[in-house]
Amino acid sequence: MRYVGLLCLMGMMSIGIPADGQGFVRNVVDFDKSDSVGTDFSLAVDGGGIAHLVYTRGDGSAGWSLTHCVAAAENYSYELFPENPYLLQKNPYFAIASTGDFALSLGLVTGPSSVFGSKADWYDWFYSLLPAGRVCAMTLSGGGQPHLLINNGGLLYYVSYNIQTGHWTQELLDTAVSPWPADIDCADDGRILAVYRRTPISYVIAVRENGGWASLPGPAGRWIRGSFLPDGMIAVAYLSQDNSVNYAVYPDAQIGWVITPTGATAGTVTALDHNQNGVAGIAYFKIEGNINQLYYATNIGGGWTHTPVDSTLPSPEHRIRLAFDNTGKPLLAYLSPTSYLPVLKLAGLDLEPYCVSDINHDGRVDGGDFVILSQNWMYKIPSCPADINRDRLVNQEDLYELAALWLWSADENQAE
Ligand SMILES: [Ca+2]
Ligand SMILES: [Ca+2]
Repeated sequence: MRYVGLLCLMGMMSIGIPADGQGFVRNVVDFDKSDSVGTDFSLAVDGGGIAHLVYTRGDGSAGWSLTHCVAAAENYSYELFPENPYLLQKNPYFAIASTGDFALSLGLVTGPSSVFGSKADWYDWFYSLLPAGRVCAMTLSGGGQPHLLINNGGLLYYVSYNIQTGHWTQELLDTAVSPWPADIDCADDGRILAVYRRTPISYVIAVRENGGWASLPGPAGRWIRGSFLPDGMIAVAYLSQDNSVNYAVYPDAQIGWVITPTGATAGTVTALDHNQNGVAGIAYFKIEGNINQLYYATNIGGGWTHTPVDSTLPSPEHRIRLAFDNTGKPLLAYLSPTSYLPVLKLAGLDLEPYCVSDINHDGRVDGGDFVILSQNWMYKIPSCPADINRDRLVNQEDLYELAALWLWSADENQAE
């Protein structure tokens, strides 16, 4: 689109990424009447740079279903989670290994445990039951081996899969741990990084090396998120005592933490990740009055830039997912309220504008989409474009979703 081209040009003319207020395209991936879309979701990018979002949605009657949405360049294709023996799921964590293998962990609504699924394709998952507790972080190491943190009543376990025995192994990592989401990451040399919050509030940055865990003397701060750099150095983003957003790396024990203030003050830090070149990206909330603004900070060429992503957000404590595509550009998935209901959004710097209710993909939700809905009324075929809520029937539920986002436009979506 010409508008996107203009934004890209303006971004290139300034500092390599778009100036404040421009650049991030915010796409409406999904929402539903039962208000469950986006309460649990996970984001991963495959080797081709395509974003995959896994999230729960209400089906209007029986409770939850799980949807897998592939955010491709042309359109957002989707699949309902395949049939499996565990019907009620929540809290999905999703990861894609460099080998192309998918991994998914799902909490069971009916019990204290989670299941783990893995497969190279979306269908025919191999499932196994995880040790009891709630998964609060998951990642895959280079060969596709899963590593998880599981919180069982305040006891935090590091859980991995032993290929020799074919069993899950668990190590008690800490006690009195908060249910707050944690971070886990793997380095190429086999070290594991875990960042989590204890109760009463304190944060732990722990590293597993040579079979044992050691915690680092963390920088004094809150909302700590952690990740390895591609070269294996440990990095964190956090809020310091004076609420400034800081980034810090830990070369070794002798040097200790090397702290870089980003120049912003904020209410929370919600995500940290690095692209393949080691460029850091930080997602944080800035709270001004009653408005929570989501910002993206990055450091290219020695200086931090801060770009607003969205200014309509429900809660600074809400889950944000940050990942990089294969060209090193950031993608952020988050829940955001419209004037009707919360919607699940995916924001990126050069995404094609998309809204789930824009049936004819012309950048606007209006009469043109209503005509297509009418023409397909009561159709019961899979993959009908007018089946907005993806239940394989075109009916009043889809009309509701069309009406709820009536007059959405791609142009408004791109600039505040
Ligand atoms: Ca349209
Ligand atoms: Ca439908």
